[in-house]
Amino acid sequence: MTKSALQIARAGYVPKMPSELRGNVKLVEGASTESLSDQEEIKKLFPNTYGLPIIKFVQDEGEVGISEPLNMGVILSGGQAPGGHNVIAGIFDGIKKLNKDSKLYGFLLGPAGLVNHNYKELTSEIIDEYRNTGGFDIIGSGRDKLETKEQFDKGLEILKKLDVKTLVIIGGDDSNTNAAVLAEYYKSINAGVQVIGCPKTIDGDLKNDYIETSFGFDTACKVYSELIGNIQRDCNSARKYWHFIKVMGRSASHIALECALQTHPNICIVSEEVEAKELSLDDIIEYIAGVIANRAEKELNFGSVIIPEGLIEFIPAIKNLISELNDFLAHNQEEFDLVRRSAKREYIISKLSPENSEVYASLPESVARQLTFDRDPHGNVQVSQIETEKLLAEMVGKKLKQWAEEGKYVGKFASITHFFGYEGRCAAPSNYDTDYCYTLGYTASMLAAAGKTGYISSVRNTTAKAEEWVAGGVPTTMMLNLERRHGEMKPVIQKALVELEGAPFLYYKSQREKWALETDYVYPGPIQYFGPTEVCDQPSKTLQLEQTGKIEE
Ligand code: FBP
Repeated sequence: MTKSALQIARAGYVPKMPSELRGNVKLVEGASTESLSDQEEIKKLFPNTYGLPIIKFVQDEGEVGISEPLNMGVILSGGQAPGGHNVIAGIFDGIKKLNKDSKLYGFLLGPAGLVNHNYKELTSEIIDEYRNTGGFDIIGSGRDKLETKEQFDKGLEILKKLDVKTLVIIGGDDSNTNAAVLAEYYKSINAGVQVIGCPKTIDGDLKNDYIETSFGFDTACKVYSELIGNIQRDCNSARKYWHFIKVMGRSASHIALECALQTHPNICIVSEEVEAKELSLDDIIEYIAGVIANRAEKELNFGSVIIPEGLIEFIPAIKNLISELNDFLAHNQEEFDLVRRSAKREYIISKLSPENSEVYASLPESVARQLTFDRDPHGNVQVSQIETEKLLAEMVGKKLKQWAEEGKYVGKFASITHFFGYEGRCAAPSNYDTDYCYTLGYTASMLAAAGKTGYISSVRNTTAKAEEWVAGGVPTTMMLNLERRHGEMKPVIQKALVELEGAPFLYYKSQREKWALETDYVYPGPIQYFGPTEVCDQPSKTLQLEQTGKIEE
């Protein structure tokens, strides 16, 4: 494999780690815990793993080591996120340090690898090839769900055959929920296999008081912010385009907000605010057009708009439409597939309730079509395929034209649209993600050695220097609540949306009028891997505001 100069130099990077993990460790257990809500029901569903204490590791005297080898298995689940390879490297180094004969097995292409017994042993040669690199290609990832008893039993067969004592599932909220169910099941049948989760997703929506951030968020946001900064510099130079930039984030707007904090765009839409204020699509169009008109008065006929990928599902009228469409297509997909392409729009209009039919008919042709595309395995619309950025640019253009005719707007409007998602998901991890992920993986191996199951590996205090980070485990049941899924109440990890009273949003809110009218763009530039710590090691602005209440400039 030909390697870039950066890859070669980066291979030698030694991740920074908490000093408490350097030598031998012992665990300190806190008090027993409760689930987020619905305690009685969740306790019944998880009789063996409910109420476990929060754990932290501290340094202990003596040599690191265990007498028996500790074999572990690992799965990468869901969308790629920078740093996954380092979680695996951390696990590998951890078990080898505990006993040099330990083995690590990677299940291929996501949870399906476990069920189909598709795996490979991750040797030191393989691990060394992937240290500090982006991507999930070491073993691949997949979106299959691990949720039935048959799958669990099938998985157990291979885990037993390989003498794997602990399985690590690296995933987002759904995958970690499934990991908790699997941990409970294996414990209930005394399978002798522990299950540990690791918080992954660029979306940043797997976090709470004990999980400061999901890995990958930091790097992905830095990559998108570099690109947004470059676009803003171009737009401030040419002074003739409005750029509508959609950024990934299936549901929550954390990525959009973080990119706004890093680049100071003229507009950033936050889906959670749209929902809370019950804004209609027209309200959003009017808001954007209003900012454009105000800037035009100052002859600033250019600007930037950041749009979160999930926006469409947070606009109440469209949310209702999608929900009826989901139901309708779930029952009538075959019939819908048979309708001629040119007649599909009219077919849907004729089948929906009058209210939703009207909303559907008002959407541009392309977006209406995208709303009927195949659902993901969870039955959701694949929002990354809906071109919200084009929808908004087109509708804002129409609104401005109307205002111009009414004499309310004088200016020039030309738009360019962008979508940033895949550009960042496999980027070379920032120092933050490189260190954070390695520590998460290493911690997972310590949890395994301590005989723990039903935990998510956690690393806290990460706005401080890595030496001061606190490593441990949080019982997954603690993060559960009951939510309606496919018509049934299910225990799930609550998705962390942008909090409108949280420090990151409040900071944005305090600045947005200024950023809208003035041209206060920030150009973050590319991620730096070598150089002064204030350039290379800064955590995301979101994390800084959440943890310390202020931003390091
Ligand atoms: P995860 O939650 O699985 O980490 O995935 C996040 C994400 O990158 C979203 O931002 C995006 O909507 C989605 O994956 C796209 O996934 P896919 O490429 O599988 O359609």
